[in-house]
Amino acid sequence: MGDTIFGKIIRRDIPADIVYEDDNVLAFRDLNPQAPVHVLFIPKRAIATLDAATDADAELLGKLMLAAAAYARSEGLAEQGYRVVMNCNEHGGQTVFHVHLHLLAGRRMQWPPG
Ligand code: DGP
Repeated sequence: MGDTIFGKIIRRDIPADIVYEDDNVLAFRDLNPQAPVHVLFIPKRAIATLDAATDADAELLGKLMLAAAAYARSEGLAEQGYRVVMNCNEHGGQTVFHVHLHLLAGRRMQWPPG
């Protein structure tokens, strides 16, 4: 896949407000927050979309999800609750083609989403 703005963040070519990092996952605050807490969790090994993921990506995607949950717990967000979202392709609203989980917290979320 081609490089994206998130690849540049992983390489520290452009700045980001990084809140969590391990061998597989990087998390940083969204530039355009949609909630008081809006953090993006991305795998360091890029996958363009959820649709492009294969069985070989199962462990990495699981780690992404668990990293978001652990972060929410560590920030005291879990008891009140939060939302995780992964947008896929045009109708899903995906704009950056490097798989990412949005962690949204700090306000009550609406359902259904717009
Ligand atoms: P999505 O629409 O699901 O592909 O979400 C992409 C998100 O990425 C969007 O909420 C805005 C955020 N974003 C785009 N460019 C940058 C950037 O350069 N830095 C940061 N921190 N966030 C970005």
